Amino acid sequence: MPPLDLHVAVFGASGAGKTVLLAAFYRAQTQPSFQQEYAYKIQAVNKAQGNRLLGRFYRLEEGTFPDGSTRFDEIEFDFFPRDLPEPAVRIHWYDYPGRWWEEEPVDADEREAMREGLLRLGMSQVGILLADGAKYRSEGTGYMRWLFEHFADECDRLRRTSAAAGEEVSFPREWILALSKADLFPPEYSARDFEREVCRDADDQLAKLCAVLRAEHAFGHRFMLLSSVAAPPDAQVDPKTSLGVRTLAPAVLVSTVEGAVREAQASRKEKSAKETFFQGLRDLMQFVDSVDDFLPKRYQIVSKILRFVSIKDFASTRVDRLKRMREDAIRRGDTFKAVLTGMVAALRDDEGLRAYHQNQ
Ligand SMILES: Nc1nc2c(ncn2[C@@H]2O[C@H](COP(=O)(O)OP(=O)(O)OP(=O)(O)O)[C@@H](O)[C@H]2O)c(=O)[nH]1
Ligand SMILES: [Mg+2]
Repeated sequence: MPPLDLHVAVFGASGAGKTVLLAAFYRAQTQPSFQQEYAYKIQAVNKAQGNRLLGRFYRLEEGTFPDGSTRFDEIEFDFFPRDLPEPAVRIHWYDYPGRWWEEEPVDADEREAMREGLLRLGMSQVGILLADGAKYRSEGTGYMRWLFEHFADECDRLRRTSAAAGEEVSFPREWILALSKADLFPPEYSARDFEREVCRDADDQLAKLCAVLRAEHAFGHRFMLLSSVAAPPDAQVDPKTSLGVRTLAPAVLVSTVEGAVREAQASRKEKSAKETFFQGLRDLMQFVDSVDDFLPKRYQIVSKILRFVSIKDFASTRVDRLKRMREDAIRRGDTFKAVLTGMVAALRDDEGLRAYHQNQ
């Protein structure tokens, strides 16, 4: 069976940390110690791209950060269960110059690359809005309000200019708000603290952004802390210390399933307003064979996911039990179940609990 395709779009201004995150994401999940602990591993579909990412990481180890990005790149990663030959999940990731959100293109070629690139981002299942941790640290609430307003304006502008050109732009339905450079915050600072601050201080701006993205139910509920490396001011970079880069793929996977549940609930007229996510998921499981008929195309991977992971695993299964199920799946050669239960477990370990928080 071909792997499940997940498209992830990171939205972040120039310098927010997109390119370093990509290198750290790859490096962390190719480490033998990662495989040992999580029982899955990542491989770049294109080996040359994988080497480029590693090269970037090795330069980070020597204290050199990458230059600002100058073009649009698509990188695909396969997730394999330990000891099994087939990948279960393929993540498509995009890297591009963040100044596309801030400046006019330099020439007609760049205008075209930018138009195509931003449309591709919009087609993704999950969007990650990357708030620059260094700016938040120094500017506080004002930065977060600015970020939401600026991003809402840019999305609005993109929608209008595309419409004028006869194209309809879409935006991801599911969102994660992530704070980059979390190493600049105290060690006890968690995604839950970040969520509190955002909802307390920038709720009006958040509401406006939700309206522009037409994602009232899917934006502003998932929060992450990310640190690709530890780079304290006036001290040496420590590329071996990261936070949340190993939580990212599991968070994207679970967000995708949640998105499908929401779509399914919305398409059923008789659903009660108070129906919870898990009731929705349970319902979806009952007619999993017909799910593909009514879910939009980009959610059609969900019926496959639901065949392999039970609702209990998403809800409350303890980490030790998930790990036992994962090992059992590896022994049986069950590729999907091995990777999916491994990912759900990763959201519940200590790093996952600090780096990821969902408030509703
Ligand atoms: N403290 C800390 N600094 C970081 C981290 N990641 C990136 N930085 C800093 O942020 C700068 C920008 O990171 P990039 O990944 O190049 O930013 P980008 O979003 O790709 O920027 P563009 O390519 O211009 O869009 C780096 O040169 C580092 O100085 C991190 O995890 N922690
Ligand atoms: Mg970059």
